[in-house]
Amino acid sequence: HWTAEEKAAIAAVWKEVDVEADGHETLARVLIVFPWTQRYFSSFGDLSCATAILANPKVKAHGKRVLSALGGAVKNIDDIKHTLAHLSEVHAEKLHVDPQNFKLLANCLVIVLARKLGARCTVPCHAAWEKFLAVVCAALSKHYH
Ligand code: ZNH
Repeated sequence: HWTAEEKAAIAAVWKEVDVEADGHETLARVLIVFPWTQRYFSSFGDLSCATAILANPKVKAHGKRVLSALGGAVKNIDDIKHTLAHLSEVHAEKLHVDPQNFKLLANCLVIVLARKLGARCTVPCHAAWEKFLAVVCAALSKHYH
């Protein structure tokens, strides 16, 4: 269900992604912009303000882990459901993360990418990424229903 243009846009943007820096910024934005998401990360230490969140090494490490997992979905774009099946189970059964939160993270990632790409974030590129992230969110939410 992907056009050649969509696949090309997703792969081209992914080549520019820095899983560490962009993962850190994405997760930090989620925690700062949507502060109720902090409840899942009580083991991460100080998340008391934006400065603390941005300086927190666990936030940095976890952002990298999340974007690395997303890289797996980019590489297996024709089989995202299977690729993320285990992670869906972990988030549903073990972590009890409300699947609405996946969409918040997707929104923050789009903002991080758009800022980074600037004018290269064309409408078709934006559309391909929204579609890709919607498929990722659906795959991660699969185990919940
Ligand atoms: Zn998550 C974990 C991915 C989203 C919360 N995650 C995790 C991991 C991974 C991930 C890979 C690891 C696992 C294991 O170890 O087994 N995520 C992911 C992705 C996404 C996500 C890909 C999207 C896209 N998460 C999310 C959200 C949230 C979360 C949104 C909330 C808000 N996670 C989480 C938690 C955890 C995880 C809490 C655990 C952490 C620790 O370390 O403890």
